[in-house]
Amino acid sequence: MKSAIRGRAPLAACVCLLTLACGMPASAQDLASAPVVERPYEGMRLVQVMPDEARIEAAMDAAQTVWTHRPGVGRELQLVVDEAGLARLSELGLSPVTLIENVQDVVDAHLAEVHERRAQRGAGWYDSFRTYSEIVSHVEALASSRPDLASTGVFGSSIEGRDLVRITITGPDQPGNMAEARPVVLFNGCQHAREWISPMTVTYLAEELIGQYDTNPRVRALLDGARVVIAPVVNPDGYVYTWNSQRLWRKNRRGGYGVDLNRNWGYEWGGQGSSGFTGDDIYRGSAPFSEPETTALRDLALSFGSDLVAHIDYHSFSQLILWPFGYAEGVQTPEPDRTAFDTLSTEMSGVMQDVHGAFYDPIQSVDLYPASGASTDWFYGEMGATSFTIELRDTGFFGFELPPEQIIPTAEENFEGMLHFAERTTQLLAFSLAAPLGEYVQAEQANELDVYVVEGVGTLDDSSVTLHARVGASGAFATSGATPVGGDAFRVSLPAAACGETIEFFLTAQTLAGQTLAFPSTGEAAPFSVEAAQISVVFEDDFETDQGWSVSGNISGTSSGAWERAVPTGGGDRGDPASDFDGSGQCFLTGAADGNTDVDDGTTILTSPPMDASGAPEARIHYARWFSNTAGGSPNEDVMVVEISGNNGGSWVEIETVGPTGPEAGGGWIERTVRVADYVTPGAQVRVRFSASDLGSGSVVEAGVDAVHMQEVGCPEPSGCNIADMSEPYDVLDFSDVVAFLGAFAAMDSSADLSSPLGVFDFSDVVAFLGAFGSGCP
Ligand code: 0X9
Ligand code: ZN
Repeated sequence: MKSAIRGRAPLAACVCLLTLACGMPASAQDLASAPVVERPYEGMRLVQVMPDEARIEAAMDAAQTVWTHRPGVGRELQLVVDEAGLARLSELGLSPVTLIENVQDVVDAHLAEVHERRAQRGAGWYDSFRTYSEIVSHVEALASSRPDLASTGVFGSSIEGRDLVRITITGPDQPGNMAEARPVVLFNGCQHAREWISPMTVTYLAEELIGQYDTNPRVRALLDGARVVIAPVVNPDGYVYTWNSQRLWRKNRRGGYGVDLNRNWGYEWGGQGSSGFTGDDIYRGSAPFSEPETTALRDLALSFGSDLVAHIDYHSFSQLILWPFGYAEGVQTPEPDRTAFDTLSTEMSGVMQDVHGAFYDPIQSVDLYPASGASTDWFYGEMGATSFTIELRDTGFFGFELPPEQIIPTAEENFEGMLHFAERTTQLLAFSLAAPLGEYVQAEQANELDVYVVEGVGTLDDSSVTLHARVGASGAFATSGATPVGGDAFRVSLPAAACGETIEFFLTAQTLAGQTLAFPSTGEAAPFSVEAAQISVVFEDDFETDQGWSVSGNISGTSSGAWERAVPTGGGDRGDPASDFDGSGQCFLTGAADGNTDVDDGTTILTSPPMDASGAPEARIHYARWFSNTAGGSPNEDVMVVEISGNNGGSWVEIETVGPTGPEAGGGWIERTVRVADYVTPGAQVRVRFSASDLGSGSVVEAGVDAVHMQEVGCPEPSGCNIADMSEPYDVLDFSDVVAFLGAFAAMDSSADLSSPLGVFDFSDVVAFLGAFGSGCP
């Protein structure tokens, strides 16, 4: 195969239906609600063929644009073709199968949805795709909201004169740690115009880094040790063109024919997988860095010199993490980089899959297809940076026409992947907690806590991981060691504390070179803090045994997606969880077999056995739940309702409705903890139930429940030697007890209601108090 993506640039002629828009300058056309005025894909089909080696080139040449992102022998090839192209494929004997009759219809439907969601009242910024000028304004607003952390700048200008904008994010200068001296990680979006999820995702990265600096110790540590530079739209002309003219345009706007910016980089420019024909989608340009957009991004990178250590170029679609080299078949990436890239991309893939279950395949870019002049090869080959290309969602069902509901889930999983990537490439060591820190730990006993200490650019001295802890909010921190428990995990033991007391702590670790890092990085100035309490388990279920849950509803059989206790087997490719939440193996799922076992045409209800909360006025119920209805033909029409009953199922009170839209309706295990008394009286027969419905037609509804437990949290009321010993010091009857009684009596508090008739505060209560007071403590 000579070139993997061939295909001509999508069509030329401008059918200006809105004459007004055609007459306006480019910037004025970048309107929030400007419709795409051309309909270049009218009558074109998306077809699938399975060519052999001999016919693959000819098949791609027959296409207007190649849709598949993993073309190759023995793989399905998806092509957008007109009538002539279709005839050519038949002529080649390839029996094309039509997937979409009229590509324009799909483009129109997507745009209609995009514009509808943009116009919705209360729509959030990430609820739909945003134009170039909206993205620029948004990052500028982000920077001005936190001038201590972020600033924007213009690093160049496009062929049509649009600004190439970057936002730089880093923590404030510190003595001995000036921002200017920190290593740089560069992220860019939108080299390819039609890949709309890319600028949305990288803008989200900027927003979350800024937003989490104050609260997430990992983000703070990262930004105090690195500069993150994000260029959200490096091909603004092409991007504006996809909004206003041709939705599936890929290149920049050079000469009207366009140059593929990701074939224009100057490392091994001009070789395989690029084209010298201006009309091709992979036209490489007249020379390396012939385009102002690539030149500007290159110069921005060069301006950081050897401080530039890492880079990611965000594209779509296919869900891939691609590492260099990729410029020619059989190209070798030298060790130790090859192994390092392989390891890092595999780790990122795992971290990302944990967020919503979406799998990103970590592979060498050449194994996708050879492509020369791509950015990642230049960043690695020329600058020595760790540089990846990420192909964002999805795997091809919607392709470039990704539904707006998937923006947030895509961005969320990539935030986690990015964080891991940036930590690994800029931090000496990076810490994270194995599980989120709860509010409470068990009183009167030591509590174990697992932390990960990941090596970034430093090497960990394994024996150096240390816990610094104290009980209370003042005094010295006592140190204790950590036990390695496999992989990057270490276990520390928090000191025992009495009920109601606060435990403060932080960790430190050292590199072999002797540098000390703290977690949180603020160390003792702002340590972690938890409260000791009596936590008693009322009910606990990891679903490894049958504890008496029942399944009801109006659908029957697990093949229609009725709740079923099992180990997930679906592999996570239809919105279903790839694994359970707590790692025990089993959980409840809506149809556990692989394939079409989502909820169909009704509601399936999973009801817990009764849980006895009668002695637990502060009981809290915890559960992990999964809900996805973003797959299938008509996504985002269904919900899962979670309810609680205080009377054994006699009546129900809603806790929450998950879906039909929003980030939590797109899969991913989400934990919830609720206080029973906020909904029902904590009695002897509290139940919860989960009702997953498929009421809309054609949506794929997948739900899961795991790790259900009920706990009582609190500190016992201190009690004295008798009913009159109402106040500290206990076991001594003194004037403070008299004061406490009189106060409670006046306030008609039950603690002063010492004698019948109960509920009445009268002289008999005073007599009872005085009697007990007079008899003294033993
Ligand atoms: O072809 C590209 O430029 C990238 N894919 S996309 O579909 N977004 O256009 C991938 C480039 C990865 N690099 C190599 N395969 N060498
Ligand atoms: Zn791309």
